[in-house]
Amino acid sequence: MKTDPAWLPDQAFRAIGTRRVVVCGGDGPVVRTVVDEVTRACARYGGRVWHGTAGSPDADGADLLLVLTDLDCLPGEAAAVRAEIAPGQPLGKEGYALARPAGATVVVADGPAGLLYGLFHVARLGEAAFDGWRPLEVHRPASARRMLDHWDNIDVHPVMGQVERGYAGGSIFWRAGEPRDLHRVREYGRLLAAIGVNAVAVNNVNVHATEARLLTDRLGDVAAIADVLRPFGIRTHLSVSFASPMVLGGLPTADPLDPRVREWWSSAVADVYATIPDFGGFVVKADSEGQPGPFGYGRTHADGANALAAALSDHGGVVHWRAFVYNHRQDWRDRTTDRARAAYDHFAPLDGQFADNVILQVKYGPIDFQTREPVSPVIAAMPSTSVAVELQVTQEYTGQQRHVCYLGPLWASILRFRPWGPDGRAVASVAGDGGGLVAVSNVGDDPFWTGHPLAQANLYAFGRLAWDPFLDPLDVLDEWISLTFAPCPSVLRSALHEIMDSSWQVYESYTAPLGVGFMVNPGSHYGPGVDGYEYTPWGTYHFADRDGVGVDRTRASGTGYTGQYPAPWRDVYESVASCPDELLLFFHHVPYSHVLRSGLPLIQHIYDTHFDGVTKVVEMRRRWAEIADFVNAARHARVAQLLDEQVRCAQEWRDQINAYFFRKSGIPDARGRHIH
Ligand code: BDP
Repeated sequence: MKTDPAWLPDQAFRAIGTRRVVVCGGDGPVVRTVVDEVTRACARYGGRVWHGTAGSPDADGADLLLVLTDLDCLPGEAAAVRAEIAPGQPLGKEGYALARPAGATVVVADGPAGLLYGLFHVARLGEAAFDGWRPLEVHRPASARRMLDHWDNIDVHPVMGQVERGYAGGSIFWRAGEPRDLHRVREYGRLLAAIGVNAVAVNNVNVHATEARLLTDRLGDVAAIADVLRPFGIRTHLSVSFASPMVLGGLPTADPLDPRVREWWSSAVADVYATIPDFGGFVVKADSEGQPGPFGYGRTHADGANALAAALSDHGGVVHWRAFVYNHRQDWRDRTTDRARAAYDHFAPLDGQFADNVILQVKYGPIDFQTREPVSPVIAAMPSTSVAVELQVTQEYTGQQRHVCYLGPLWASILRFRPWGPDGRAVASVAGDGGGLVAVSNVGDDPFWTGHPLAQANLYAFGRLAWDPFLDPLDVLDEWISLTFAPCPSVLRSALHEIMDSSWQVYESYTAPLGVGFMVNPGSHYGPGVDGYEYTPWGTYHFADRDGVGVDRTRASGTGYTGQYPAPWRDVYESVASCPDELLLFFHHVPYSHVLRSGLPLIQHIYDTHFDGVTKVVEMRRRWAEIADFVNAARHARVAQLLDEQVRCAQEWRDQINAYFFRKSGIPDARGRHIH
């Protein structure tokens, strides 16, 4: 029997929809969403809803109370819950308290968004939300900004397609040069609200000519999207070109200190806010990979960011200024230049110079969303700047939504990393107090939303970890499994955990070894390309030769990158003896005979992990085949087909990486396996 019928998100509301629900929540678009959600669920499953703004005898006997505390109606049990919350500790705009003191489950919030998130919490709990007594729990997001950036083009770009690095079909926002049917955008907004995302940028950071116009004559298209996302507590943002004053305004310069340029930005921004009063702000990629920026005018990135920030500040908008700035035309023969150093070298000296409404958006690693990188030293270098950490939900370098690669454990390891050592703050706290968490979205117009149906778990995990970075990523995965495959028999749950729990480590095991990164096909970034970038100007090298492999980033003999970290990491990474093995080749050039902590020589580690990785992917495919009876047929078929591709691609990686290092080193596999 198939226990996974055509699943509808509404199913998560089954438990709520059979009950008597009271929403005492005032009015406004977000509250209306709450009321609509419960009304729909009740209409479908047989419950009843009362919605009002004042106390009412109708509240008596309710099973679920969703209550805004600034109203004078706090029906019975809700008042008791409110009284229990520590005095002087407001729940905040998005926080909520949840309890079940007696017969009713109560959500109390200070603002409409809190009510919405509380409702989705109840939906996640399902029947358990209505079971017996439940102590008071207070939930507040760790970061006020939990944002998804879409690298979507309105038109189909000749090289990058419609969604740059998108693996889930066309854009969710745009089709054939126009905004697409907004019904799907509405469903997307709902999905994002359910995982706590509250900000979205709707176009690519590489801003092409058509997309640049979203700021001016195509602003109406952005407003239409903002209208649809607003009721889900989501603010809309735009990626803009630094050269907009020239490209759109016809000025001869985009110099951020030129009064005409500043005036142009102010007036463009005023128009934006006249059209979209709650507009979030801009995302800017400047002086990076061909995008224009302040360097062209001899100005700093603080000058550049502050010019845009000045235009936005009166309206409550922010500038997400990306720290991904490096020279992509460097000379690969010059070993003293190191792309890993670039962001810190550019930005650390500017700490304290950015306006309050500038958020410096920093990729989690110093290079570029690799499977394994150390945490970017910029995160610890900017105490007087709001820093947002940027993750990549779209799996550009982690299997492109063709491979199963659950990224929750990678992100948890980044967010929990303590740049100042065990007694210092974690990355999550720097982001939480600053600009929050941002990720490149993996959603497109694919029927399964994310291309690979199991890649939905990454989107889910991003939202949940942005809300609470200390959640266990495997618990988050379990939540996703429960909600997605409901009702989920244990045989299905355990198979999914076997397939997904360690899938990031499995992916790592058959791709570039021990933090060395890249070794991918240039351009597409999919599949092995052992020397793909080795002799190019992009700055991503592994330096493999007949004696060894890895990049010497030490202060003693290398690029000096280790010196960008505070203690203790600057010393931990500096020495081969203390550098964690999983990052060894990121920081050091070592001989193939170097013995790892496992006791294996590096070359043998490379051979073994690549053979094991393929074995594990074959096992994943076998497990998936076994659970065919428990999964909707279309979904099962899509994953099965993708697992065939994953097996093929993993074998290709194994064969190329092993053959490459065998030929470089001349050292045979100690276990005598055939290396192609
Ligand atoms: C790289 C992508 C490229 C993006 C760039 C970025 O390959 O498509 O434009 O990141 O983050 O990883 O701006």
